[in-house]
Amino acid sequence: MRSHLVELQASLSRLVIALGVGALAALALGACGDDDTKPGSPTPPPSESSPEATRGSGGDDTKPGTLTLKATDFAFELEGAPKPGVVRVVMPNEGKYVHQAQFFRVDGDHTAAELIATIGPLIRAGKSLPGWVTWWGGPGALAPGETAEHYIDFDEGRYIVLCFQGDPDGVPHLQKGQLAEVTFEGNRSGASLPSAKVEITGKDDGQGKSYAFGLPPSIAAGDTMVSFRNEGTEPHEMQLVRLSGDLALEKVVDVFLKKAAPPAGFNSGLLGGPQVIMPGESTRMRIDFKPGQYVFICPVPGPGGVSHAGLGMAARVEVK
Ligand SMILES: [Cu+2]
Repeated sequence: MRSHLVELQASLSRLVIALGVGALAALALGACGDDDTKPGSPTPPPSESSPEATRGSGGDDTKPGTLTLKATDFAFELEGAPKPGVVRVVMPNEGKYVHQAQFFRVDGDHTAAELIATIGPLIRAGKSLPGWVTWWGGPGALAPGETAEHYIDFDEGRYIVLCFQGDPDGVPHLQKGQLAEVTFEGNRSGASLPSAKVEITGKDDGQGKSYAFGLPPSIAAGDTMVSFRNEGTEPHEMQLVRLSGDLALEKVVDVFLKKAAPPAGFNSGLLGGPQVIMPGESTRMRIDFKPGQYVFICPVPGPGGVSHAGLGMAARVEVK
């Protein structure tokens, strides 16, 4: 483990050099806030002004700034330095493997290596993370060639982004250098979370026994803004999979629980989806739904390390 930590620190140092100190300083996943999810059109925020206009003091402060998180094998390349508040996070997967980006807000001066060493055993056991680290969402497992677009409300502060995916050799990408640090500094922008056409909630019974998504019975095809709100008592996520064949829900759950290998073509249906957010938080993602079968799944381990996905937090929905 020690050598891993040394490697991580080395790769983080390289990253700092590559990005410059300013960009690295902060990865603040802001609280997703207690926005109101308003039904309405999936129209994205107004875009008359250039992204530059949202930086600094001038310009249209009601438009979210953009943070681009290019995923490659095996690194993140960051671009953009938006203010705290609602940020448009765009992640193109330009690698050959599936990648994800889970944001954690990290208080104090804890390093990425310290974060990784601390949270691994706690996540696997379904235990709470220490007070200095907070789950803050981000794009989920995303197939090569796909681009994810999320809207996340970041508080001012420092955030660390990790890819936990392990293809092709089972070694988590974060151990190969796929991690990044972002700091959001200054006054919050005036941007709000975009209104959502489809609203999805994550729920649990607070006893660690039963979990569920609140989902519409079907979804209309098309370019759609989706909200995901954690209405439960535990951290939840909403990974999205477009099925290429008629795969039973149980089989999809088995893949996520690592009880079965992904069937042919499965990984190309991985469309991301909000990564883990805390109870009470809400976030957005934009998805171009095509007609067919989609699965929404939360593989997060609950108390005792039992995945929510195996206790009801998985659903198959038809897009028409
Ligand atoms: Cu969950």
